[in-house]
Amino acid sequence: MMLRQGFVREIELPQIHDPRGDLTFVEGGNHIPFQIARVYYLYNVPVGSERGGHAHRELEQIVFALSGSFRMKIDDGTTRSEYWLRDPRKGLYISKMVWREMDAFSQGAVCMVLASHRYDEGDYLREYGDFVAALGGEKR
Ligand code: T46
Repeated sequence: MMLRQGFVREIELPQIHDPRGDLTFVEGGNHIPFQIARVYYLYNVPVGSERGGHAHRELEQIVFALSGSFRMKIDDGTTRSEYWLRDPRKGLYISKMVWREMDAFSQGAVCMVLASHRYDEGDYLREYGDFVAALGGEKR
C-alpha cells in the first residue's frame, strides 16, 4: 500500500559545489509548496531521543537534516513508512494530517524545519486516537 499520494515526498534543493564548501538555498515561492511562516531547528539532541509523536491539523512542513542523520516514521492513518534524513539538500515534505515520529538521531544531528504556519498548540493532535478520529471526519 502507498501512503496517500502527495502527502509525503522528498524535495531536493539546488547545490552549488565549491572547493570552499557546498552551498544550498531555498527560495520562497520556488522550491517549496507553501509560504514559509516559521523556521525552527532541533539540536543538542541526545542519541537515543525520540521526538514527534503527533500530527497537525493544518500545518505543512519540510524537514531537513542539516547535519548528521535521523529517521522519520510516517503514518497517514492507513499506511506506515519510514525515511532516513541524512543529506542537507534533501528535505521531506509532510502535509497536514500525517502522524510523525522521529528517532535514531546521530551524534550532533541538526534538524531544520520550514513550516507553513506559526506555532499553534491548538493545531496539534497529540493522541493517536484523536488523529484517527480526525481523519475519519475528513473527506478522504
Ligand atoms: C515535527 C518535528 C520535526 C514552540 O514553542 N514553538 C515551535 O515552533 C515549536 C516547534 C515548538 N514549540 C514548543 C512546544 C513544546 O512545548 O516546544 C516544545 C516541543 O515542541 P514539539 O512537541 O512540537 O517538538 P517535537 O520536536 O516533538 O516536534 C516538532 C514539530 O512539532 C513536529 O511537527 O515534525 O518537530
